[in-house]
Formats: sequence, structure tokens, C-alpha cells
Amino acid sequence: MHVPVVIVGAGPAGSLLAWILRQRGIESVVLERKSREYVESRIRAGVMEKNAVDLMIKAGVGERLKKECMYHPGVVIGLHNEHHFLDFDKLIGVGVTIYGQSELTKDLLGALAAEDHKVFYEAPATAIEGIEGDSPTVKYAHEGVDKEISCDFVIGADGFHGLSRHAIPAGILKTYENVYPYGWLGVMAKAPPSKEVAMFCHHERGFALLSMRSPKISRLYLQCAPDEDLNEWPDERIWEELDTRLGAPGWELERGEIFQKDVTPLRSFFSQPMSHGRLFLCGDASHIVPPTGAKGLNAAFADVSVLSAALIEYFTKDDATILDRYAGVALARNLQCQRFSSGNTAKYHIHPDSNPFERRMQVAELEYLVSDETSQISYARQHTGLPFDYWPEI
Ligand code: RFL
Ligand code: PHB
Repeated sequence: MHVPVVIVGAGPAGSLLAWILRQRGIESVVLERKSREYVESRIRAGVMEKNAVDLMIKAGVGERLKKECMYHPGVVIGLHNEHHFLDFDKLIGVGVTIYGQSELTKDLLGALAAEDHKVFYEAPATAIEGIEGDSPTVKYAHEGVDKEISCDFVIGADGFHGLSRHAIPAGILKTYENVYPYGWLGVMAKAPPSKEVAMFCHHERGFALLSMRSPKISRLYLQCAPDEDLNEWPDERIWEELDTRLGAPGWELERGEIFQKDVTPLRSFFSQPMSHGRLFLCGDASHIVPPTGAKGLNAAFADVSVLSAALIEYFTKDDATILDRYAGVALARNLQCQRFSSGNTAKYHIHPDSNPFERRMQVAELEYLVSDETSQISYARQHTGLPFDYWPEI
């Protein structure tokens, strides 16, 4: 079998790319290692930048998102157990949108399924070959049978643990990584959010974040050890710790049934080049960020915007200009996401090895941020998202 595009991975990046290409009549096959149910129930991102929302709407899969999302005009920063609202809307005229990654994935995979798009689930890609030639191949396993498909382009959208990045020859692929000495303990709770917007709190006991998924569901995080044992965190201890770190005079944290707990180690990672021959990487396959900046999914969508524009130009106009620019343009934007995400992580978390001077300077930086409008404008611009370099003509 030969198709124009094989997409490895049906996460947000792979499924949105397949959907956009489909809108322009460009055929693709999507290979996904896990089941559809598994991908749809992965609880991860919550915050979408305006451009990411606009891309979903432009692609015609934003109807439920528009109805069910929660618009946040800014964020609250917690410092010295006081809450400071940064009004992004007032500062720069744009806020952020809350919509769960699991809902987004349901919208995308549902749209593809409704049109019988070829998405093979439980079909792990096992090898990518011939990317330096004109017709690369992807080997995969499906229903107990080893198969192979050839194509014009392979898209590696298979996340951080995928195989596509490794198809770039070792002498060419460069990787950069920072592993943090802490992680996030996250919970989902049947409790109305105790703030109208997300709240990022610095506290000497560690960072804490209050977010949400709906008017009835809170999403809460605590800085913890990267290998924190969840057995040591009964619900009562979690609520008490959240109270301590998030609290402020006159404010109360709404509690409710905790129905999901997880621990995420924090890591910054990126690889370059983002393309080699006929292989193009996008999303977490090429770069991951610590979640403090809420950038991972948004960066993946920025890649998809450029890559879909590039493939549409290539297949409909025989023009490879954007495709040739993809690796440089996508990497440059991603480096800014990396910078913001690692900087934001350092701003709020307690580093176990920091000395008293460094801790005081960290607090001084936040004191400056909550009191200085110029730095708030800069923060708002980065938090709400940098522009996308190219938009697909859908
Ligand atoms: P994904 O979602 O990892 O999807 C990759 C897919 O590829 C499949 N796969 C394979 N398929 C076939 N063959 C193989 N050999 C394969 N190997 C892997 C996998 O099964 C999977 O389905 O990558 P993608 O599409 O690039 O999407 C990236 C986002 O998922 C990620 O960046 C975000 O979740 C990050 N993130 C956040 N991003 C935001 O923009 N805003 C947020 O508020 C936000 N919060 C978060 C987050 C991530 C978190 N965790 C758990 C890491 C909060 C958390 C706690
Ligand atoms: C979330 O709602 O899960 C969330 C919010 C803000 C972040 C990361 C995750 O920075």
C-alpha cells in the first residue's frame, strides 16, 4: 500500500494533522500504538492558547469546544499566601481557554471515525525506513500481523516515548535535556473550582496549582518528589497540603471526592533537526516542557499549523517552500516555549539545593512580577501564546 502521508501517533498532534489534511483531500493513514479508549481518557493538558482554539475552530472541529470551554481572562499568582490577579484581558486583550485534552482528543478522533478515516489503533509502528529517499516505509504490527506501508512523507507525532525521532541518524540528531529534581502530584476532584481562574502559588513548602476542567471539577497539583509514592498521600493529606500552599486570608478551598491521582516527573527536552529527508517530527515527539507554562499541547498545535500549511502547499500547489522552512521555523518557536516553561518552573518551584540567597531572589522576582505592569505584560504575552508562523488554508 502507498499513501501520501503516514502519521505515527493519534495524540492531539497526529489526529489534528490528519483531520486538517483530510479537509483538503490529502489522504493519510494514522498508526496508533494504544486503543482509542486509552488515548481518549489520557488526562493531561487543560489550558489552550487562543491560537490553538482558533485552529480547532478553523478546522471545523471546534463546536463542542466553543460550547463547553471556560474562558479565563487571566491567572492568579499566590505569593506569601496572598492572591494577586493578573488581568491578561486588560493588559493585552487576550486570555486563555480551559478545555481538557481528553475532550479535545474525543472531538478529533470522533471526527476522524465519523468519516471512516484510516486510523489503525493498537497498531504500533515498529520501524521507519528510507527517509532519505523519495518513498519511505513504515513497518507496523496490527491484529497480530506485521505490515508495511510506503508513503511520500512520514510524520512522527508519536510523543516523547515514540520511535520516529530515533529514525534520524545518530550523527545528525542532537538532543538537549534537563530533568528536574521534583515532580507534580496531580488530582482530579469533584469540587467546584475555588477560583474563577487558574492559580499558580509559590510556597516555601513547594509549588501548588489550582486549575479546573468544568464548573464542577477541579484539577489540582502539588510539587512533590519526582518518584513520590502516592500511597503516602491519602486524600486528607492532599487537601491539607493544598490548603497550606494555596491558602489566603478569607479564602476557602472547596473539597470534594478525589477520583484520580497521578505523579508526573518534570522534564525539558528538545531535539533537532525537526525534519530529516522525508520525516517530519511534531509535538512531544520532538520537544517536551515542564507543565508549569501549559505549553506542551499548544506547542504541538503550533507545529501542526505550520506542517499542515506546508503539506497543503506541497500537495495542492507543488510548492515546497514552507516544507523546507518547517524545521527552522518550528524549532525557533519551540525554543521560546522551552525558555518560558523552564523559566516559569524555576520561578515557582522550590529547588531542593537552592541556598537562602537564591530563594530570596526567587521571591523578589515574583514580588516584582505582581507589582510591575511592564513585566506583567511580558508574562501575559508569553502565557497566552506566541503567534503561529503559518496557518493552513482549510
Ligand atoms: P502525545 O499526546 O504523547 O501522543 C503521541 C501518541 O503516539 C502514540 N505512539 C505510537 N503510535 C504508534 N506507534 C508507536 N511506535 C507509538 N509510540 C507512541 C502514543 O500512544 C500517543 O497516543 O503527543 P502529542 O500529540 O504531541 O501531544 C502532546 C500533548 O499530549 C502534551 O504536550 C500535553 O499533554 C502537555 N501538557 C499540557 N500542554 C498544554 O498545552 N497545556 C496544559 O495545560 C498542559 N498540561 C500537560 C499538562 C502534560 C501533563 N503530563 C501528564 C505530561 C499537564 C500534565 C500533568
Ligand atoms: C491543568 O489544568 O491541567 C493545567 C493548568 C495549568 C498548567 C498546567 C496544567 O500550567
